[in-house]
Amino acid sequence: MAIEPVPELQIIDRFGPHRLYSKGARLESGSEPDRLVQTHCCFCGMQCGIQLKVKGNEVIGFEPWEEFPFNKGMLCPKGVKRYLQGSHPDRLLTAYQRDPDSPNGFRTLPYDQAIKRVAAEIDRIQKAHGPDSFAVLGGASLTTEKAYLLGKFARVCLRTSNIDYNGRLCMVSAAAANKKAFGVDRAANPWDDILKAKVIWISGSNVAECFPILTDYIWQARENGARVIVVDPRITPIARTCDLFLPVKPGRDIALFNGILNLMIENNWLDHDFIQQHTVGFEQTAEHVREWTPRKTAEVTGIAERSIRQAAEWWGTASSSFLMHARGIEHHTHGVQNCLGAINIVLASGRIGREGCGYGTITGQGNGQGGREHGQKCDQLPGARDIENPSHRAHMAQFWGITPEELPRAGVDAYEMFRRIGRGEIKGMLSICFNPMVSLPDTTFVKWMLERLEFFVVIDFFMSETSRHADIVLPGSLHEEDEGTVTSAEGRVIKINKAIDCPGDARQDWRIIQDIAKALGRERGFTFGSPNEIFQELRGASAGGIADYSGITYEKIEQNMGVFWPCPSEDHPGTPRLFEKGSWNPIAKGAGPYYFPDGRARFNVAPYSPPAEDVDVDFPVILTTGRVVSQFLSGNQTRRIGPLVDQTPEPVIEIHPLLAEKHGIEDGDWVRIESRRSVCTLQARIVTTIRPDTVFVPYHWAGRKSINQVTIAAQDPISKIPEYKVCAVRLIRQYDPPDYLKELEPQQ
Ligand SMILES: Nc1nc2c(c(=O)[nH]1)N[C@H]1C(S)=C(S)[C@@H](COP(=O)(O)OP(=O)(O)OC[C@H]3O[C@@H](n4cnc5c(=O)[nH]c(N)nc54)[C@H](O)[C@@H]3O)O[C@H]1N2
Ligand SMILES: Nc1nc2c(c(=O)[nH]1)N[C@H]1C(S)=C(S)[C@@H](COP(=O)(O)OP(=O)(O)OC[C@H]3O[C@@H](n4cnc5c(=O)[nH]c(N)nc54)[C@H](O)[C@@H]3O)O[C@H]1N2
Ligand code: SF4
Ligand SMILES: [Mo]
Repeated sequence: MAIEPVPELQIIDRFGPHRLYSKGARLESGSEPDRLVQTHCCFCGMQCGIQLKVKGNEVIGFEPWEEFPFNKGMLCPKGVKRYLQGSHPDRLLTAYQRDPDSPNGFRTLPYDQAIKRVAAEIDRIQKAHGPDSFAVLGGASLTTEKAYLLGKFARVCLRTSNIDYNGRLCMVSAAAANKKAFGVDRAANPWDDILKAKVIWISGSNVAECFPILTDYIWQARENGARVIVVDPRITPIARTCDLFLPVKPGRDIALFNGILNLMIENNWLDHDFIQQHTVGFEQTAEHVREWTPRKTAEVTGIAERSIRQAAEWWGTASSSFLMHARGIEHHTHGVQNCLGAINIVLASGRIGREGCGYGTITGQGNGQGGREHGQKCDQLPGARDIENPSHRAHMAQFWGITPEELPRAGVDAYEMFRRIGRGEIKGMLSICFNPMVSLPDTTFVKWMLERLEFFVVIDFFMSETSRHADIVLPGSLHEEDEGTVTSAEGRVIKINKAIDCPGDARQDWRIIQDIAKALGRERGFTFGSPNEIFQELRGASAGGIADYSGITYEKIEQNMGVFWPCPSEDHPGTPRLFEKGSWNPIAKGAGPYYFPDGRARFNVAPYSPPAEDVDVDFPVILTTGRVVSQFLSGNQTRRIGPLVDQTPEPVIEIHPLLAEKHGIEDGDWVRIESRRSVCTLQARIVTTIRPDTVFVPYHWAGRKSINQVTIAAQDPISKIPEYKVCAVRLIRQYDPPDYLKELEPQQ
């Protein structure tokens, strides 16, 4: 059905401007809980343990869970305030149907009717245009059970190849690089190894704001004498406490890693035995980095030669070390190459797979790890299997009771799906746990594409900027309303416990997916009665795969405070340190610890290339984007939590005094940020903590405060991650506040 575009977003009364967020006064009034539920934080990949205080059917607060080994009771501001979401007045309690005639743009709809309509539209679109014309978007805040079910739903029930997820915007560069170098995609070590490392190298992560509890590990290591090296265009809070800060020009990290490797080779700071026994490809890589002299590296990266030499020496001569990176080096059109460069300097040092010697990407989303292993990626099947591998296809087809021919092949990445909407190839879409209107680059394009869909259904618990473009919005479940497993950034499979029931007509997400399958008349394989039943199937599906969960049970997780995968049998203790000598893996079968038939890790030549859109005379300033401590991702949750909003009420643009002076900009001035895509006008914050050629804007806000209006939709050719960390802009000082301030903009 063609729906009239809604020109400016309209919203229903319940989302009115006075209800932007709950202050939580009532909840914090100290009333006594009926019970405590041990579970985990709903936000980042650290997955801190937390105890929720529950009274009746309401979460009224929290208590630290001191026994949980990772955070030992500690929580960051988001973890502390997350409980305020539950009783928020914006919580979706019923299904909604888009209705341009209604003053609010939507009217309520009984749940069963909404499900019928969704099934009818899927059926109509797929009959008219083929199975691939209906696409599915998932998310890595979903439990692993839901992620598995969603992948199965797309492939077995809808028979569409078009499923992908929001981790496409997040971990995929690191995942692709880890698979190329190690044959497996998981942090190599548990975080405890950080405590024993003598050199800690952090590239492109604002650890203190994004993973506050991990910061404590780094600081404890410093207390034990570790040296900390931070590579970032900004002096972030962790950089303020580091021993060596390398202020890299955005988009140039691969040059730095190549330069460091070159110095390691020149000075013979290498572990020859390790390289010889456990790796392949060193010679070609060594040959390639020879051109990366300290001088050339300094020229390209903007880092002083002296600092590069110092970093190489500390890294090269360390007795133990831990290298970690996050989106700062991954959100690039050469994000995979950046990660490979990082891995090369780890492999050359031989410091991996041992106590105090580690490497890992810091996975971002709550279930960023588990959500990327069991089949909601466009090219993947459960157990981290490859959808184009004939034996993997045969295995999963048989497991699901279909033929390999019936199993769809690889689909396209989440951003490409939007291009295909534009080409008329995708006509309908279901989105769960994804807010592309805020999170994808070049959101003007995204908005057009959402409006082009014949049918769009969203499952969320709050009306998001994306769901306002939906024809049907289904009320899904909050974290505390369901149970299931997630896998934390260190590879620990942990258990989320249910604290309360879904309110009103809201349903647990997995039930909604099954209800759609049933309404389509294809409920076979979608009749699970509980998350544990889904988990039992997932265990079987993952058996023999790389991400092998077959030996993990809910009981085992609870008894052991989590189990690290792979865990191939119930009597197997799990694998905290992935590449430890003698550790089991299904590919090498004893040949060595790495996940290749010869058991060896791979060096990879990682050539430098500039960003897709470099600065020029018209757009002379580098824009990089990221996060602040008190907001989370698209902000659909945290922009509703009063104390977090109070901490950072608005996005600002960080500008160095030299750059500001050049533009006549003073602190607090309005600045028009223009790129080749669009514009965004924000207030300036003049800071000395950023490179003078670069500006930084956090991306958690929507509408005209969204920096993703301006960012570029260029993607890494291998991982398809967007280049959020570099595009070219120009800055224009504005004498008047932007128009949007005069208008009513709820939710922002
Ligand atoms: N408070 C908070 N915490 C979060 C989240 C959140 O939204 N809010 N989100 C979670 C998720 S999903 C993720 S992915 C993680 C993200 O965690 P991080 O990756 O740590 O966070 P970002 O702010 O995206 O970027 C990190 C740093 O990269 C730097 N940077 C920019 N360009 C470059 C470059 O070219 N090279 C290098 N070396 N550095 C560069 C930025 O200055 C920034 O300090 O955080 C997780 N935790
Ligand atoms: N410019 C710029 N853009 C970026 C980034 C950047 O650094 N710069 N970072 C990128 C990164 S790393 C990420 S991870 C993405 C994140 O991008 P998104 O995935 O779009 O961000 P979220 O806020 O997690 O959106 C999830 C939506 O699902 C809902 N939701 C959360 N949990 C559940 C659940 O369990 N069930 C259901 N039904 N719904 C749920 C939330 O209310 C929200 O509306 O953003 C990317 N975008
Ligand atoms: S560090 Fe991450 S998991 Fe821990 S409380 Fe903060 S947001 Fe939650
Ligand atoms: Mo992320």
